[in-house]
Amino acid sequence: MAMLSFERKYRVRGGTLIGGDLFDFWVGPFYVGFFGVTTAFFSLVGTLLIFVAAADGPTWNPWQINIAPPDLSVGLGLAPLKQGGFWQVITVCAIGAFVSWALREVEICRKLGIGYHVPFAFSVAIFAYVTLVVIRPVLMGAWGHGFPYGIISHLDWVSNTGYQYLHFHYNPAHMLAVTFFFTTCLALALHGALVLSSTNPAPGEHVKTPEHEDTYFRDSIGYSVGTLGIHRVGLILALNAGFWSAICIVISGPFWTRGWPEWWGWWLNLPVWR
Ligand code: UQ2
Repeated sequence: MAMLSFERKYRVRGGTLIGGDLFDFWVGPFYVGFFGVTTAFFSLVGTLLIFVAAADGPTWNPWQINIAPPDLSVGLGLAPLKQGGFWQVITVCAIGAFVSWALREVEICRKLGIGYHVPFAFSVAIFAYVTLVVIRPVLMGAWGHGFPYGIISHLDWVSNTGYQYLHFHYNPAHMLAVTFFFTTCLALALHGALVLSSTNPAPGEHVKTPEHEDTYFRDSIGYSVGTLGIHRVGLILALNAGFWSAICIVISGPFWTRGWPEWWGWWLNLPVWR
């Protein structure tokens, strides 16, 4: 494949954040680096611990396996392995693996001389996860406020946590997050459809240019954001979706403990209505 000659040209030493030349090599197509080693370590240990913790549970049904955080009474202390300790160590491994992966992305960006947009974007996803399992539990004083690791059990947690605030759709940050998720879908649908419409023509027809893409949107809505612009819009929309998701859950509990519908009392109580 043509990319291979390009990759050989850019498979250069340097750009590492730590360890100098020590892990500055590739295994097959994969860049290793210090953070490749730590990613592998945390992923392997974390995944192994998920199996060990699951073996202690009542089921191997993948839907029903549940690895729960410690009881609320443990507070912010360390729990015995089988009473939430597995969840705690698995959480450390997960964060170790996610952050290692982000830093490995940074090293690859530095080698290539490209911007840090990808690791930055991934960091927002990490921030959302860390908000759920570290920041909010710490603010609320117990690891037991983290979500359980399990397919069904984490869905139950989301539902129960939502109903604890009566109606989560009245959470203003949740409204923003949902709106950003939907708008991200709209933007990607528009962009994906537009790119395919002009670059994947019927047999015998020519691939069209970006000018065709601009013209489609100028003709239909009077404005084209441009081929670079649509990717800026897409990135900002997607990052905001993850960011406001983190905000909407971190304010639930630490900032607002009643039902979210009640929060809108500030609007009903504006002196202007009196
Ligand atoms: C565009 C353009 C692209 C695109 C898209 C548009 C040629 C290939 C999708 C149109 C996008 C607009 C008008 C902005 C949409 C904004 C939101 C918030 C959904 O103009 O340039 O490049 O893919």
